[in-house]
Amino acid sequence: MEYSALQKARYEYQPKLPSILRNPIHSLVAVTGEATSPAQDAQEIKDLFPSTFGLPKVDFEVTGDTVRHQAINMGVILSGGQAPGGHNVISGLYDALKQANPESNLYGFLGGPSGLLEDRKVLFDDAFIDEYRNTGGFDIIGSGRTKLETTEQFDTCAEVCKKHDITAIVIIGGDDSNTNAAVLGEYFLNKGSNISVVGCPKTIDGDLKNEFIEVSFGFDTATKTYSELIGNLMRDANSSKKYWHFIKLMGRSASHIALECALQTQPNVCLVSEEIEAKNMSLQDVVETITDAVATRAAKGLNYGIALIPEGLVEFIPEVKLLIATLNTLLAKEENAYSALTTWEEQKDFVTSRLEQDNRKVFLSLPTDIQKQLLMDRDPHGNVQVSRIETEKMLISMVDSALAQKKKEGTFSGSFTGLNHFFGYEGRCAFPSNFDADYCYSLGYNAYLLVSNSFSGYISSVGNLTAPADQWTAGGIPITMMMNLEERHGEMKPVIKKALVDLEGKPFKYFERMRETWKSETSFIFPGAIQYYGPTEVCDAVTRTLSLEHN
Ligand code: FBP
Repeated sequence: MEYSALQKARYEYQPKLPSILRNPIHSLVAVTGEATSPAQDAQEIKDLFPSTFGLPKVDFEVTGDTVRHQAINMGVILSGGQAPGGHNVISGLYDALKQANPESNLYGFLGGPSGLLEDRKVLFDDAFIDEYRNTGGFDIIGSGRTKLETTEQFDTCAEVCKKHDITAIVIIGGDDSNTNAAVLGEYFLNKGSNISVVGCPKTIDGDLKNEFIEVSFGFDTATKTYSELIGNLMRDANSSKKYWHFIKLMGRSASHIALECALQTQPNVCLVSEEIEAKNMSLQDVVETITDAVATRAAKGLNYGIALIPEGLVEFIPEVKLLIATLNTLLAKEENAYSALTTWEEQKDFVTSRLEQDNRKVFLSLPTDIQKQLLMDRDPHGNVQVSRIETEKMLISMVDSALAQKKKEGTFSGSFTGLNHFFGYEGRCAFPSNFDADYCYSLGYNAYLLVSNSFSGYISSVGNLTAPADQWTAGGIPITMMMNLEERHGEMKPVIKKALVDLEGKPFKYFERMRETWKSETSFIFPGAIQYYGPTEVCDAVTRTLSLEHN
């Protein structure tokens, strides 16, 4: 096996732990606080989680006694999309477990939650773990999107754990996976089983955060990677002065990634889906926002610029959201008749003749490629796969048409050439930044301490993240405390609330204050590549979002 020089160097990197976790593991005891309760729907959550409702928060402190750790078998699962730092959660978990008792075993279930259901796993040892320390990706054991949510699945999990005498499972995932970790933990407790389940907050999207979780891991590295690329395009635009770059950024629904990249790079336009929904903007309004920026700059002789577009945009434009929902229902209901059609003209007529006037108008306003994308590519649930809609291309084409019209009217005399980009997968498996390497290792180390103390239904929580790592806090938060009830497929379900961009929050407010200047001036910032070695202000800086939210 050949390694890059950076990979070799990263193998040697020792992630930083919070001071409390730097004490010998045999001197750490858990201390619990007051009983907790969710802010909303407390009675309903209590009824659904009789065994794990009201659990206390957990912290650790040092005792003068020696704390013995029994040998245990533990399993770990990676769930959902990749996020930089997943390997470090596992190495932190492994190191804590082996320091506590070298006879303990850590199993990695392969390919996500389905690995547990199908009993496919590996047993980690030092050599195995050492290959993956401080590296990006989830390839150590793979990931998957199977949801652990049915009683049959929970029974299978219990059987697999019993077979291998596994008494603890750590699930590394996003809001849904951590919700399911809580449901599984509750299920085991109700069955009188001794299996503890603890979650770790993962997702580049940054939408798993609240009062108790400052940020999900991966957001830091992914946004720094995208910002480097955006900065490079800014330099190019600044050099050639002839292109507008439209850059779609991953992040599924929430616009945290787009907003953070805007704060890091200061583009001319950044759309924030949550704002567009709140202001009930139409697609034409969105196009007009960008067209206005292009025209404003063109009037100053600046025929170039950068526009950031969040991945989930179309679902937040109320009229497009309605159109998508209508198309989902229509195509599900008339699936056979629709699939018998062979030409695009037939398909288009079929759909437009069945849409009501408003929906038809929106549909017909879209470029043909986008109309086709809305009618193809449905997921197994019959929904259009929104992330595959090429919003960035759609907006270029619509802005182009709007400017052509303005030209005819004599109100635009500049030039416009749009180039489209989509940054998503480029950032999900980057070498974790020092922040993510340290944070993830701490989350894993801390998760071991939670399960070894038999806490179940908790999420591993490391806080005070804007301070240097030695001042970080470490402990556990009961997952039920972060839940509320939401409608899913027509039923009210307990879930961890997804955090969308808060339009009253400091990151958005700062952006709102600055965007007029960023639009007309050229105020680009070039963040450059993530640095792993060098001065702390260069290598350990936190995201702008985290620093604005917490300082
Ligand atoms: P998670 O929510 O599972 O962390 O996934 C994040 C994400 O990268 C989204 O930003 C993106 O929309 C989606 O995964 C892409 O999914 P896939 O990996 O299945 O293409």
